[in-house]
Amino acid sequence: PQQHTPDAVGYPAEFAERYREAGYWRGETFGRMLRERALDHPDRIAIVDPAGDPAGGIRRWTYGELDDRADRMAAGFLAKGIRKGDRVVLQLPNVAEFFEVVFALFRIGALPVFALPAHRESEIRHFCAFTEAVAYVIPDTEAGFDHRELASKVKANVDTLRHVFVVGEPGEHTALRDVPCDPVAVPDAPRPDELAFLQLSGGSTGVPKLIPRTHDDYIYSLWGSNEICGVDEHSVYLCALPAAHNFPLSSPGTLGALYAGARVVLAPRPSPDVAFPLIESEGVTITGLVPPLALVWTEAAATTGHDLSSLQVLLVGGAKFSEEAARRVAPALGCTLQQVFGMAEGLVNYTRLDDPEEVIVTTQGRPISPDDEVRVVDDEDNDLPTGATGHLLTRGPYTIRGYWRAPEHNAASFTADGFYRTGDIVRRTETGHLVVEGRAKDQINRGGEKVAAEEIENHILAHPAVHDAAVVSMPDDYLGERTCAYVVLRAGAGPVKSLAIKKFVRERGLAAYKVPDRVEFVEEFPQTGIGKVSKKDLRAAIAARLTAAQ
Ligand code: J2J
Repeated sequence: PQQHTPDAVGYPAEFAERYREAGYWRGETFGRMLRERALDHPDRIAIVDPAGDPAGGIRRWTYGELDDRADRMAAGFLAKGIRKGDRVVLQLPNVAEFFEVVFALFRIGALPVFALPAHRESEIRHFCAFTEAVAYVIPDTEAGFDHRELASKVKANVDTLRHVFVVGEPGEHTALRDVPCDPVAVPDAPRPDELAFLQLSGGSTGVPKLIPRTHDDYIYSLWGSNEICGVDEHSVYLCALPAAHNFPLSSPGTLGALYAGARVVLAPRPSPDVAFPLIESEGVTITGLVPPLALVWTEAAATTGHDLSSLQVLLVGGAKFSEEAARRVAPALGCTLQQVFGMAEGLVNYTRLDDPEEVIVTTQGRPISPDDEVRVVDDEDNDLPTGATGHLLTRGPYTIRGYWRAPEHNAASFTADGFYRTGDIVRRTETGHLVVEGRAKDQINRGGEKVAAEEIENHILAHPAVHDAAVVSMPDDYLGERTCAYVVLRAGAGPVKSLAIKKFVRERGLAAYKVPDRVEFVEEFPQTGIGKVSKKDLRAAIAARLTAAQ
């Protein structure tokens, strides 16, 4: 039976039973799934990593090789004392080792915590400390940044952290390549209803919350996505976005492709100069992008010399894709556009491949599952009629019932009967498709990268000259939104420059995309009727200012 644990809220027994009976939860685990594929078609290519070979060559791992590597890595992790339930913070770029490590952890039941390559000391320290991680897996350097130094600092501060495993040159840490050893029988392998990993929430709070996903529920979202996106064993999925993010991981993503027995091609970067040659040489059939990248690809396709004709489906999601941009995708890239509106907490919506063009370009799709319950409600949780705009609440066979170790947040983020409050403002059409109209959560969506206002405000507030800070979104042609920090200085504080605030935030060690794009100094903040900062007024003020400056 589904377990509630002190760390995670499970699915209530009657729901778990229903999801199993309906055939959504197949009783599979990731570890066994990979084994089955490897037994079925050991010589088929699973992973193509064009940049991962130290000698500069393309690496191609078959299903047999990936399975074998996962076994050996699992044995190595066990030998290092890593056990079922232990947390391991994983921060790898798009390299083949990502999958070797993830499947090794899945096999022993240790939980990967999916950090993004852009995260820095502030975030990593929090993930390691909050999850009491025993290990942290990193590249040596990535995009000019030395992750080993960061790891040394974090290790010195987090008692539980015993291992740092490095892909590449280890420095004072352990080389990942030295970990694997002869396979052993895994004691107490995870059950399908147990946790597989912790995913990060986009977040609207001071620190990102962690999302506990089970084998059963996540695997359902994979094969459910495969059916909707047309992924089968002949597909070739290009992972262009950071592999750890929920979208390229599961919608249908790399894990969906592996579930289907398809091929995964890893792009080190998502830009056309890297991705287009890979599409041509590897015969890529499907990939996923955030809206700003979809715009760049659409433009680059007009003049490219590369043959993109293998591409059948381009998924676009993570942030609102404008209708105007959506209309240009199919003609420019010669493929079907599929909009995807998903969230790491669960619910994923897709436009269907055979939806009319009008639906594909004007909606963000409809849920994967017939058992995804979607409610659109007003501020008092009253259901609204079809066509009305309101808060999106959802419950279903792959949507969490609570964040990991967060009982207070859970009381606010979920209704008493287990609906997740997405914080998205949507409208539902007659056909059941959702249109994203806005956001109630205190978050900026910077071209798909989520910035929690409170997290950045806390960093700014640490500046000695700052009295108060409020971070809001401002419109941007390319990213959709950027961040603007409104700052009130302390009385008597000398003049402070915008740049000094940005530099201060950057030096506190956080992902570059979270550094405010603009800083505005004001004497005081506009207030709402009940004396809270009116972010609505601040957003309007900066938007008006940008328009006036044009
Ligand atoms: C508007 N807003 C969107 C869209 C996500 C697939 C695709 C995306 C994510 C993701 C994901 C949007 N239009 N098409 O996990 O599996 C905003 C919403 C949502 C939040 C979730 C997947 N697609 N969004 O983006 O957990 O505000 O997941 O609640 O990062 O992104 O963010 P995240």
